[in-house]
Amino acid sequence: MSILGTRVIRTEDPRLLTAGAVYVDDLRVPELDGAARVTFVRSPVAHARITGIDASAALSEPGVVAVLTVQDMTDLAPPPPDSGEPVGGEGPAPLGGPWSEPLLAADTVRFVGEPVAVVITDGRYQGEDAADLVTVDYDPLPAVVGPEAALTSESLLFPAAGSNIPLTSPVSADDAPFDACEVVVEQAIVNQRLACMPLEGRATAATFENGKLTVWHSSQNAQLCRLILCGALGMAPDQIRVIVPDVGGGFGAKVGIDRDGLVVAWAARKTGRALRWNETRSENLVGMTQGRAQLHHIKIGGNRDGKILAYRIDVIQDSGAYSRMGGFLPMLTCLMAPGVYDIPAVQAGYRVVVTNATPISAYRGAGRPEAAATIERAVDLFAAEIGMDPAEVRRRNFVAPDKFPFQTKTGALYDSGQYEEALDKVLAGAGYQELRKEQERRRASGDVRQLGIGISSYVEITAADGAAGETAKLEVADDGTATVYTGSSPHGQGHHTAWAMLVQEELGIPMDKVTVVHGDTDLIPVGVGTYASRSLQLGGSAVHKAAVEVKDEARRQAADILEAAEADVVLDTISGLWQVRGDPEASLTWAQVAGHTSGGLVADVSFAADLPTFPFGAHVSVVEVDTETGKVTLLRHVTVDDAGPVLNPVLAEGQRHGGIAQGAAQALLEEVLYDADGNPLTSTLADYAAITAAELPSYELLASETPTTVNPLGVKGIGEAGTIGSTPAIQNAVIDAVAHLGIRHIDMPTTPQRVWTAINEAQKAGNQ
Ligand code: SMO
Repeated sequence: MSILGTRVIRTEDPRLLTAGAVYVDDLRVPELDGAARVTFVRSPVAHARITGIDASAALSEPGVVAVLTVQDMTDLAPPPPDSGEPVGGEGPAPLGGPWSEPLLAADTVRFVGEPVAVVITDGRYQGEDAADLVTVDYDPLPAVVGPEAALTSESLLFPAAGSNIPLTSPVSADDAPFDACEVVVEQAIVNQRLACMPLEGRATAATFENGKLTVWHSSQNAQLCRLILCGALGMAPDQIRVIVPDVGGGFGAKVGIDRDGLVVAWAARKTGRALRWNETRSENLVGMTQGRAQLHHIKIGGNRDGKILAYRIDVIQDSGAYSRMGGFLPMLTCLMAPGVYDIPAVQAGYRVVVTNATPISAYRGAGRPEAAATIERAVDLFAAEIGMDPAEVRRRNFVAPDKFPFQTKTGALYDSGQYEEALDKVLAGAGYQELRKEQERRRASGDVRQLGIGISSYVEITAADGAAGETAKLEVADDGTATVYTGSSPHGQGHHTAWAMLVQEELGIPMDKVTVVHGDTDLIPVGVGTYASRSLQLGGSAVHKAAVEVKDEARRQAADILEAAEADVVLDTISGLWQVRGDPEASLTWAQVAGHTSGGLVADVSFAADLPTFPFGAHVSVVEVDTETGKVTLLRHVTVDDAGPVLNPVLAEGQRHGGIAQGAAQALLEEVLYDADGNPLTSTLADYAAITAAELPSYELLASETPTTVNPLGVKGIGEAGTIGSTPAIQNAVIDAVAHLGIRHIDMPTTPQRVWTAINEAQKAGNQ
C-alpha cells in the first residue's frame, strides 16, 4: 500500500488556518525587539536627473534615526562589471557595465518607484511622514514608454551605452521557407506587462551584531539571497545568515533578494540598528519586478491541407529600466517557440530593450507562457486562414509520440510527450462537437451572447537548470522521528506535506513523525530553491535519495543488532519495523536502529538531473461574449496537464487551479499600464484588475501521467503548467466567439473595451 498518489491533506494548513502564518512582518524574535522601521523615498518621475537631496526637514522630525542616500554607501564597492556568469541557476547575472543598476539612485532615476533614499525611524508611521519631508530635486528627462519607443527614441536611459538595446539575438530574415507555402499569415501579438501580485509583498528584516549579518527575507531561496548579499555587501558567506519564514506567494518575483532588500540589510550594518521593512501594496505595484512585457511579430506559413511548414517569431523584450535577467526570458521564449509542433523551419530571435518602467523578471512561467501564447494564436490564425478546425490543424502538426526524445529546431530536447492523446482527451471531456453545434445555433440565431471555444496544446520546459540540482539532509533520531532539511524553500506549494510523504513511503516512518525544515542558511548552507517548476523533480528526488541512503545504513545497523545477514533484513514500510525474513518475532523499531548508532542515522545528499523535463497538456476554454458590451464570461475550463506521476493530487490540483487563475487573469483582465510620461496608471488594486473567484468557474481537471526517465520519481513540474496552458485557450476562445464577424485577433487582456472595439470595427468594415 503506497501513500504516493493519494489525496493527503496538506499538513501545513491547520497552522495556517488557525494560528496563521508567520511572515517576515509577523516575526517576534528577540533579535528584532525594538527594531527601527525603514521607509523608502521613491522616485515620483519616470526619468530625471537628480540635482539635489535635502533631508534636513526630515531629520528634525520626531523618531527619525537617519536618512540615507547613495552618498552614504561609501562602504560598498562599485557594481562589478558584467561577468555573464549565472546567478544561482535562474539565468544570467544582471547586466553590468554602462547598464548596471545601483542600490539607491545616484544621479538619475529611471522608473517611478525607484528607490532614492531610505528614512529610518523608531516607528512605522513616523517613517511615512518623514519620507514626505525629504526634498529631492528632479530635472525631468524625456521618458521612454513601451518597447517600440525604446527602439527609436532619441532619449537614452544609459547615454554611455549609446542605445536602449542591451542585448540582441537577431531573427533570421530568410523568407525562402515562407515563399514555399500556399498560405502565410503575419501578426503583431502583445504579451502584456503583468504585476506578480503575491498576497504578501516584499519584506525584509535585518540585524548586524558581532560582525554577523542576519537577514529575514520573504524569498523563494535563502541560499541565493545569501550569495547576492555577499556580492553586494562584500561579505563572506559565514558572516551572513538568511532566514526565510513563511512566504505568502512569490511567483518568480521573490527569487533571491532585490535592491530594496539589499538596502535594508546594508542599512542595518551601517546604523547598527535592527531594521524592519514591509512594503505597502502601492509600493509593491511599482517596486516589485513585473512579468511578461513582450511584443512579438510572427509569421506562420503552410499548405491548405493543414500542414505548417514555417514559423518565425521576433521578440522584443521590454526589460523595464534595468535588465535584471538579461536575455534570459526571451531566450526561453525562443527556445520554446515551436511548442508541440513538428515544424520544418523555425526562426526565432529577440531584442531586449530598456524603458522607463519597473524592471521585468520571472513571473510564473518566465518566458515560456509567452512562447505558448503566441504559437497557439499563430496556429489559430493559420487555421482560420485555411478554414480548417483548429483542433484538426493541431493534430496534423503534433510531434508524433514515436519521435521522442525529440530535438526541436530551436534546440530543445523534449523527453516524452503524448500531445494528440492529451488533445483528444480534453476535447472529449469538454464535449467539443456539442459545443461547436451550440455555437452554430447561437450564430444562426444572432444571439447577443455568442459562444467561443478555445484550444491550446502546450509543452513547457521545467527544471531548465536541473544540473544545478537540489539538496536534502535526512536524519532519523533515536526516538524514531525524522527531520528533513531541504534546500527547496516553499512559498505555498506544500513541500512539508510532499517531503513527509516521500519519507513515509520509503522508510515507513509515519508523516506525523517527520519534520521538514527549510529556509535557514545556518541549518541548510547549500540549496537552490523553488522556481522553474523544479521542486519535486529535484528537491523531492533529493529527499528520496536521502531516504534510500538512510535505509541502506539502517539495514546494516539492523543486521548487526539482529545478528542476521544484511540480505535477510527487510523493512516493512507499513509497520515501520525492521525484520528478519522468515522470523516475524525478530523485529526492531526505527528508534532502536537509530539508537544503535553513535551519531544517529543521517544522509546528506544532493540530486542533480542531467536534463530538463517537458510537461505538456491541452486546455479547452469555453466563453460567452456579450456582443453588445464586449463583456467576456469564462463558462468552463477543461484541462489535461501531464507532469508525470502525481505524488499528491491535492497539491497538484492546487497548482493547476492557481495556475489557471493566473493565466485567465492575463487573458481577460490584468495589465500594467503607463501614461505617455511613464507614470504608472495601475499602482493600486482599484486600478489593477487582479482576478478574483467571481470571474472564474470551477475547473474540470482530467488526469494524464506520462513519466520521465530523468529522475527516480519519474516526475515533471506542475507549478507553471496551468498558466501556460490556460492563457492561449482563453484568448483563443474569446476570438473564436466573434470570428464569424470577421475578427482574427484581439490582444490580451480581452477587456470589454477591447472586445467591443473589435466588434464595432468589424461591423463598420462590413458595412462599407
Ligand atoms: S517564474 Mo519562476 O519562480 O521560475
